[in-house]
Amino acid sequence: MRLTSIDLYLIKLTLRAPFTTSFGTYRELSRPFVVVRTTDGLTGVGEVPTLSDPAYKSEVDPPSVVTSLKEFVLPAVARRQKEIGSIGTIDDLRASYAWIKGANFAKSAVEAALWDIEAQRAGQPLATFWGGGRTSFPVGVSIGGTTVDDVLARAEKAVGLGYSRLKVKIWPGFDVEVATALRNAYPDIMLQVDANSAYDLTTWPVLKGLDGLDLLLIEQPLFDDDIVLHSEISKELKTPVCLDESIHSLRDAQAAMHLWRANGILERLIVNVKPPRVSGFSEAIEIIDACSDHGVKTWIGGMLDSGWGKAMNLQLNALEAIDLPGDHFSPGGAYFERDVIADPLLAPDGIYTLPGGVSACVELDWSVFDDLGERVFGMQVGE
Ligand code: OSB
Ligand code: MG
Repeated sequence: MRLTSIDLYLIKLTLRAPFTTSFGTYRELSRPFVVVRTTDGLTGVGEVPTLSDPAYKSEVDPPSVVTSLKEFVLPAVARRQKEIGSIGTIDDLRASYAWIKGANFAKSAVEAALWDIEAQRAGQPLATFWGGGRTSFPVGVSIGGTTVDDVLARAEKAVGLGYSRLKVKIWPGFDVEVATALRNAYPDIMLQVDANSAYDLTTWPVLKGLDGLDLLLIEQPLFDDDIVLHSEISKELKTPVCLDESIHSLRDAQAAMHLWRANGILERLIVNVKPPRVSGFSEAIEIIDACSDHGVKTWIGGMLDSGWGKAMNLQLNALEAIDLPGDHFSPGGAYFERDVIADPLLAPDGIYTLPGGVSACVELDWSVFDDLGERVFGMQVGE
């Protein structure tokens, strides 16, 4: 594959309902989109699902992502083409920027754009390209509310739409009570909680109060960069611990499996796979397969992605090795007032059915790039 240009846009997206986590409330998000064009006339797009600041974890904010792309990742890709006359395969693309430490979110959008191009060239859905056999699967809803009543109202909407899996954001002072209220309201629902690293070694024992609620998992209770201490507290919790923030790579997932196995509790480890957090779909698939080989359950997490990012993640959900429902949308449907895709991604009765088509199998609405976007960087990629 040979590229002609790479452009970077920032698109301003407004959430239909504020989303609150342990680290803050988001209303509006500025999102980098990488647009790649090839010599054979194809256009590939990758979203970076940034948040407004590095509160979830480092390098997730737009200034960091834009700097990494402009200064290092995109020039490295262009240099590769200059040196050997083409980008080569997606593995070659990854090799071109492997020397750059970190910048996973930034790298992931370049990889996504190239997957988009490869799938278009093959005339296949990404799901087929990735070897996924499922065409239909359950999806869940993530609830970021501020009070028990707010959470219950959002849950009622989601359950009313047929969703069978709920994830609720918790933090110290807003945990056992809200989870108990949800469990009482919905005795049979698949229920999980996400702390986004809000607890420490003094405050985490309150989470033992969740053990009687038959939760699917407790997500990232401790520090965003920690695996070891999570494996220690998992010994004292009956509910499985799920890692999100602290998994950046296959190596991280292997380290986690090593620790949980050493503690004799491997069945209580779950991994949230977010392709952008692990630098892209290639690494995500490696993690899913490695976890599956060891009986460790996985699911595809969201980042309040636009319809484009969600559509790509839904394609990945076709992999049979994925065990649990992924994050789909807010209870009301698409996260944003105006989204970058033409038609909403509907999941009637909480089941998403892949639509068929090519690549992400949804249509981008390019007028959103003009109306809400700004081109912040562009480069020609020479021979
Ligand atoms: O930890 O999963 C998370 C949103 C922003 C930052 C972190 C997280 C989330 C979500 C969103 O839970 C879920 C979704 O995109 O549907
Ligand atoms: Mg999470």
